[in-house]
Amino acid sequence: GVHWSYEGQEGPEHWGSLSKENSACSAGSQQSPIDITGAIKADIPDLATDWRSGGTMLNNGHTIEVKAASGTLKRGDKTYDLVQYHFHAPSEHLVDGKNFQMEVHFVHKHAETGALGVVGVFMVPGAANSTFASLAERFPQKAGEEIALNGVDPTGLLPASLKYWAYEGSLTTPPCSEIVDWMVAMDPIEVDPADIKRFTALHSMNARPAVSGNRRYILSSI
Ligand code: BO1
Ligand code: ZN
Repeated sequence: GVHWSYEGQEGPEHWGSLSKENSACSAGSQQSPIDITGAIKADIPDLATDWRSGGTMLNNGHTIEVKAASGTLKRGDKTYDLVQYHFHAPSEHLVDGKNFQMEVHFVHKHAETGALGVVGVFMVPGAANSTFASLAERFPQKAGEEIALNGVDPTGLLPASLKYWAYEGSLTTPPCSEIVDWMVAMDPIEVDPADIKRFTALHSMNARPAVSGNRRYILSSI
């Protein structure tokens, strides 16, 4: 893909015109992130994760991304494979117009259709989260730097309850492809503010501004 960023001439309002392959960023009608508001209670399936320790952690210049060793997400009769997880600061999704200090995205792929299922979890300052702390103390400092991760299980980044909002949207970065089943956890996790600082020292603003919901339904599991 062509070079892009979060501000200036290659910032979000220009993504759609940077390259033909990014046209969905400006022309799409089901873009992400959105402000989550006015959700409709619906009988949507429970989520069940089966994730494993390990993988590699990369500073890709836009975020810190962990390429997952393995893992699955089950949503009703659909099974997705965990591919990677990464972080945004501040959060990309809003809830009733309000953002959070960070958001983690667990990116899964549906093997048969190629659709992505991304689970978003908000992160707020509070008690330390030992999983985030063990990532933060080893964040690769330079773009392009990648390290092996041993013994870090992303399950430690999930809230106790996986009640969630669901809607159909897109990648929040170029090429903004509209292929994502979004599942955003209602409950945030608490992390040490010092660990948030370790992230924002590297990526201080890597959130796409929220876009219009365009009359999309947002479903809520409770
Ligand atoms: S996000 O969760 O909406 N911020 C997001 C943004 C970009 C990607 C994934 C999630 N990129 C995609 C690539 C695919 C790749 C997939 C999994 O990530 O476009 O080529 O397979 O790494
Ligand atoms: Zn993301």
